[in-house]
Order: sequence, then C-alpha cells, then structure tokens
Amino acid sequence: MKAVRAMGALAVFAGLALLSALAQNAPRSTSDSVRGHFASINRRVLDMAKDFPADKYDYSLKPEMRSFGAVIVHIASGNVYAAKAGRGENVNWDELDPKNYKTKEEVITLLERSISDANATLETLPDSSFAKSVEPWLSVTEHSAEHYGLLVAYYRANGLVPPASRSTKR
Ligand code: NI
Repeated sequence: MKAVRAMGALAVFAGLALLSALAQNAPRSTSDSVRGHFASINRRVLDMAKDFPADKYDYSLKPEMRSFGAVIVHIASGNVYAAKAGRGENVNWDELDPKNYKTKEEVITLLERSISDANATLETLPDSSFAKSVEPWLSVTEHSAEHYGLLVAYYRANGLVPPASRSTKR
C-alpha cells in the first residue's frame, strides 16, 4: 500500500514536471507577444533618448538624414498613430514636426507622452482582440525597431556604446 502510494506520488510529480516543461515550450500568446514587443521597443528607445548627450541631438550620419532628435520624434509619431488607430479611429499617420521639439527635454517629454497614450489604448483592448488583428501594433513596433537600429549606428559613430549593449560588458 505504501509502495502504491509512493508510486502515485511519483506519477503526480512526473505529471507536474511534464506540465511545467510544456508550459516553458508553449509559444507566447499573440496578446503577450504584441504587448511585450511594443513595450520593449519603446523602453529601449526611451533609454536611448534619455541617455544620448544633449549636445549630440543634432547629429546625423549624413546631412540628408534625420538628426538623432528627429528620429525620436519620428518614432513618437508612430506611437501617436497607434494610440488613435488602436482605438479603431480611421486615422492617417500625422508626422510630428521635429522643429517643434527643440531640446532634449522636449523630445523626451513628447516620447514619454506618446508611449503612455499608446499604452492607454493598448490597455483598453481585450487579449482576444489580437486574434482578429495585431494592427496597428505590429506595424508600429516594426517601424520603431527599424529606426532603433539606425540610432544604434548613431551611437557607434560617436564612439558611444548603446545602452542595451552595456550590461554584457560588465
Ligand atoms: Ni520611418
């Protein structure tokens, strides 16, 4: 009887171990992926916006390219679009004019506001809505990530290490 009970306990234990292994291998839900990647790219861009030297906000790799500050404003334009389009509004992408955000502080304030507005919209959406559509979140995340890569080059061109690459160097 004791042996049977022990085997029963073992079977339960093995079952739990299997369940936890399955849970680890289970793909993230669509909702978790969309929310997670959107939050992650905005966090990394905001880290850069706060970290990049104010006197280099006008820097660009080539004269015809956007300055560092203008790239951040461009990314913020995407969040503004997402905040509206995510509510189901039929909106166009309204590009914010970087001339209206002259200082590092103004650019950071704009980016923070755009992120919180987009997050406020995202929070109103039930997880099930992402089974119907991952837009505008996927497009805006992809767009921000594309420009994030450019900002990495702006860092390196200035002899600076991007924030996301620092922790591995300790
Ligand atoms: Ni763009």
